[in-house]
Formats: sequence, C-alpha cells, structure tokens
Amino acid sequence: MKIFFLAVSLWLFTGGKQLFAQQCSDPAASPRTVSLYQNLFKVVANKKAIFGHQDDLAYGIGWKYEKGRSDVKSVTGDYPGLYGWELGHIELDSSANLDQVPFKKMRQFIRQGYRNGAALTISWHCTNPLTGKSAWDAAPGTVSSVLQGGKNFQLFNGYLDRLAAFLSSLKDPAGRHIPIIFRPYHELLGGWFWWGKGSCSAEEFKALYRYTVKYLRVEKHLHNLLFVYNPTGNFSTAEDYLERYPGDDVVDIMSLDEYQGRKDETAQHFISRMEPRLLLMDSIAKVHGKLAALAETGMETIPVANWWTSVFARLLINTHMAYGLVWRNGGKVDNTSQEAYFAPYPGQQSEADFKEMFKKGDILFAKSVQQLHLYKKK
Ligand code: BMA
Repeated sequence: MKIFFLAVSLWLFTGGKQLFAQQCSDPAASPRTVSLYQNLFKVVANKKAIFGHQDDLAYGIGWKYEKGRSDVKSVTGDYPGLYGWELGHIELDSSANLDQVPFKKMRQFIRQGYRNGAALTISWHCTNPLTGKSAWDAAPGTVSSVLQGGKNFQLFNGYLDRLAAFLSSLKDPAGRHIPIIFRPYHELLGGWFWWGKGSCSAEEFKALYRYTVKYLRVEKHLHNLLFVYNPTGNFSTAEDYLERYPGDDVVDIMSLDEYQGRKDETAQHFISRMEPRLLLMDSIAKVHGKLAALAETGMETIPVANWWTSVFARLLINTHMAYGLVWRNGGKVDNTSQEAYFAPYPGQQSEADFKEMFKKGDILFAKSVQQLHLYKKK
C-alpha cells in the first residue's frame, strides 16, 4: 500500500509528464541511438509496449538454428519487436556464449533483427574475475578487485576490451554501429551475482557501472549504447530502488527483472506485487527524464492459459513500460530434464491467449514495430 501511495504522489507531482527532455545519457550518442531512444518514448505515449524474447531466432522447443524459425513466429505469424541476446563468456574470448550460442551466429541474428527494424537488448552474465567461476559466484570482494587499484583491474579491462570488440562489430552494411540497449550487471539488488547486493557496497557497484560506461564510451568510442539500470523487484521505496543508481549521465532506462512463481504464485499475487513497483519505477524514471521497461519477466512453462492478456499485457500497459522481455525457450526447469521456456510454441497451452494479445495490438510485434521506424528521426 505504501508503495502505491508513493507512486501515486510522485505521479501527481510530475503531473504524469516527463520533467526533462528525453536526451540520451551519452551526449555523443549516434543519431540512430538518439532516434531509438526517442521513439521508445513514443511507444509509451501511444499506450503501447513492445514484446521481447531472449534468443528468439537461435532456437526454440524442438529446434535449433533453422533459418527464419522462431517459436513466436510459429504461433503468431510475426517475430518479436525486441530481441534479447546474452554475451556471457565473450570476456573469455570464447567462440560461443554460456548457453552455447556461437557469437558469430549471434552477430548475424542481431544484424537480421536490426534490418527488420526491431529493437535489440543485450545482457552480460560476466564470469567472476576474482575466482574464474561463473557470474553466479557471489564472492565478496570481487567488485573491489576489478576497480582501479584492485588486483584484477588489468584482467577486467581485458574483459571489457573483448566486450567492446563484440559491441563494436555490430554494424550495418554502411559501417554504422547498430544501436543496442545494454543492461550490464543486472539484478543488482539480488544476492546471486558477484556484482549483487551483499557482495559489494553501493559505492563499489556505482564505481563498477560508471567505469564500464566510461570505458566503452571514452576508450572504445562506442556511442551506440542505451544503458539500463536493472535491479530486481525487491524494493519498496524510491530510495531502495535508487540505492545503487550510478547516475543520470550513465543510465537511459530504469527497469527491473521479476518473474511469476511457476508453482507457488497466483496471477493475482504477482500483479499485486508488480503493479505498484512498476508504477513507482515509472514515476522515478519520469523524475529523472528516463524511460521505464520490464527488462526480464515471464512465467516458466506458462501453466496459466490466459497469462498473456491477464498478466503480461495488463502489467506493461497499465504501468507505462516501453517493453517487456520474456526469457529464452531453452535450458532446464529446476535441473530436471524438463525443457524451460517462457514464450509459447505451437500446441502450448497459452498459445490461443498469446494470439489474442497479438491481435489486440497493444503489445507490439515486429511488423508494427517496423512501421514505427525506430531508428529514424521523427
Ligand atoms: C538463466 C538460465 C540459464 C542461462 C542464463 C544466461 O536464467 O536461462 O540457463 O545460462 O540465464 O542466459
């Protein structure tokens, strides 16, 4: 309830309006990046939101690397309006990411999505530079070890060099960098990643984030990036949400990651914990002149037949999110042999409702996003 009143009062305070101009945090952002940002604000102004899916073009239920295939397309006849990709293991110079998607293929998929006018977002489950274990190794002291003066400073700069090389290789045929919505160090209020709360101080987190942005911008001359601040939903006040906020000059999008519990949570419960938080986040974003989005969400194996219209679309539209990205159709449920998925495939029990959401038109897929010309100045 407290969150709800806070959200409402912030909303009233701002008169429901953006207080500041919708400028990219990077003053030298490329024209296409600026256009993407401003057009995403228009999506929200038109009371729409974009549907996103992680790894959509790479694989799905029962298939892998089949040209043109996508579970979302098999169900609706159209592709998502936003594609999510994951760079974990790029820092190790591997040829494939931590989910075995070859970076070469990923680059092609990214170019394909861009050519078709979709938005693109990238996450990075970066290896723990202190222990050499996975991103999920939340060893305390990791963040301080990579900051200036820390023993892994050089090693981590090498990680950033490889990350930058990949981001820099994303170009259109005219040699211009493809705009990317980049969300490093995600779920930072959770305790499971080495950059998470519990493993570093707020000041260390901010320093890590700021250093990364500056490195990519200043050292690597990358001006095709919109940066996402991406906590989990375990906050109750604006102060909690912003505790580790690295600053308006390095962030473009305020977001959160949160999933509906597969077995133990009703839709009503999920909505009641999400709606006030998303509204609060939206009002914080407005005060800071930023865009708000649901960076990651979903319900694993979608056991609720009307989940799309009754939960997903409802949340995005009611809380003014620019987009919502559901996670990949791959991996395993709770380390069992059951395949994990977050978007429906033909025959899946939420298929009809997904089509219904598609037809209604509030949630945008590839063709409608294409008509928005995200990368063109209006
Ligand atoms: C997680 C799961 C893992 C995967 C990781 C990074 O949520 O899907 O299987 O390795 O994301 O993509």
